[in-house]
Amino acid sequence: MAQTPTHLTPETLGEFRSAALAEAQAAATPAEVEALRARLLGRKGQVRDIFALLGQAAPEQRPLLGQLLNALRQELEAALVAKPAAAPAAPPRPVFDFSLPGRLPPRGRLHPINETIEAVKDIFKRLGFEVAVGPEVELDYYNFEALNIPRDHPSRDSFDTFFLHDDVLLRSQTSTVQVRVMESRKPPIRVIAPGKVYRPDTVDATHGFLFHQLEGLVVDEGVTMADLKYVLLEFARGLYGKDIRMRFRPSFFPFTEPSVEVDISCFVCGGKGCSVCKKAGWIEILGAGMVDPNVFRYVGYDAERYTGFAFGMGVERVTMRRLNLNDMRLFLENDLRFLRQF
Ligand code: 2NM
Repeated sequence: MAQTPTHLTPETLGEFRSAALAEAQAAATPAEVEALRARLLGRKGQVRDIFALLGQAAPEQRPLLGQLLNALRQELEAALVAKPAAAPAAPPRPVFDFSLPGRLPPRGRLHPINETIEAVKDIFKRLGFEVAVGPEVELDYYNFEALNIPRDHPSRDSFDTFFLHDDVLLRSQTSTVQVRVMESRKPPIRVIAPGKVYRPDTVDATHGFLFHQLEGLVVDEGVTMADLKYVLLEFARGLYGKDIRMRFRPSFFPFTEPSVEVDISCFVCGGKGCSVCKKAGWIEILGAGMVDPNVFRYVGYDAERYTGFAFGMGVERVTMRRLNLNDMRLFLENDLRFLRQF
């Protein structure tokens, strides 16, 4: 412990200074630092006692000694305050805590649109169909020409579409895939083609510039409209329930002749009329028809030997009905609050 000098000279003060600073150096814990500060700098501390000796010093030495003492007090204050509180020793940690519960990986799920596509695929697979896919960036030839929609024909207008080059475009229907399938092999053919299509529609609750279609095609010798009716009834019963009835209304598509629009009896009210079927008792679910012989000529099939039927549905429409939604824009917004509801 630093000794308080008995008389005050620069030398005795220097000795005290060295001893006190050494003590401050050595103090290891916050408690030791605090005790040392009280002893050296406190109200009854040693530095005060030394200040009291100033009165006994020779008068001509007092200004110098006073300066030295003030400097020493500041030095000690700094040394004792600056002393960092030693961090408490960290308890030893196990490398891995085997008692912790496992972390569950976040689990994804299918988008409602893809859920619908999977459900429809399942039904058609049971009926002996295979699934085909094709490019979304397509040639004019597959999107229009081979589907019996010649250049400058007015029926192009409703899907005169996103052109990338003169003859390259974003497909406006998945019939392109059926043409590619027919081109690449001979009948018998039973395929469905689900996928994205693009149309220059003004976006609203029931129209989008991008939506999903699911189309099907059957080609063989002796395929008739009775086959079309049987397959579509099986499909509709698989998706909407065993008890639904079906009706066909004449329609037009460039690639089928005759063409029909297909309604089912309302799966909510059974046909009596309700808010879902808008009091009609019937709900339109798809378009279909017998493949136009011109389409067969484009893909090199003998139109005298083969006949076939084709159909197509909008996946958004089927999904909105399934989940009771009224705005298809929700499907593309990627809002997880919407998607997690289902
Ligand atoms: C529909 C309605 C009717 C269709 C036609 C063809 C093809 F390639 F065979 F000509 N594929 N899909 C078709 C027929 C699509 O969608 C409403």
